[in-house]
Amino acid sequence: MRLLYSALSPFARKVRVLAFEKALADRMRLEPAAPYQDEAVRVLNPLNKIPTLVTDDGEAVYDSAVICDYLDGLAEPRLIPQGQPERRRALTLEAAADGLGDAALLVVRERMRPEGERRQDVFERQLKAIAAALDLFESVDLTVDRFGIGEIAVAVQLGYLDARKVVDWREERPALASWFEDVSKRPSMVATDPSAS
Ligand SMILES: N[C@@H](CCC(=O)N[C@@H](CS)C(=O)NCC(=O)O)C(=O)O
Repeated sequence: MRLLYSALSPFARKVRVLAFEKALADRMRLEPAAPYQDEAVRVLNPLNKIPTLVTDDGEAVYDSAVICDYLDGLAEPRLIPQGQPERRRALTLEAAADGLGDAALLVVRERMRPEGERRQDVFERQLKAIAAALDLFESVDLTVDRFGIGEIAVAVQLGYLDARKVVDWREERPALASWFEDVSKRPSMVATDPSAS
């Protein structure tokens, strides 16, 4: 398998952490891609986004949630619950984390615009989504005993908020901060830490 990725992409990191946790990382060749700079990924993915996975049969798979679902079926332990309501809850937590990531990316891209051209309404709308998602993560009692798809999705997005200095989120969310400190020590998180690459 080949994974088109960048070290800073939180969505690609979600795939890499899940692959690591399932001992599949060695079967996945990492190929750097720069979707904001060129069009190389578009032949595989019409959206020209990373992560994009190419299976051993040459099939292109995207987006990150679909790649994680594919990888989860390849080996134990299952990190996406099979039965309801656990499956629905885990995937909803993943969706909230991915949505926070989409909002954080928009904030980062908006900050790259010349100062006079930055749109205040974009910041307000996206920062509101980020704050509400963080409040949700603080309230859901994340536990270090479980590191499934939902927890992985949350952890990589918190890492992105820190790496890109999007918001200071720890002070009002002590449970989330303490959980993140603990899970950041997992080998899968250390191996994919964007600040280490
Ligand atoms: N929903 C997608 C989001 C992926 C995404 O937004 N990737 C960014 C990099 S972190 C990207 O490739 N952006 C290129 C673009 O928007 O043109 C997923 O989960 O894979």
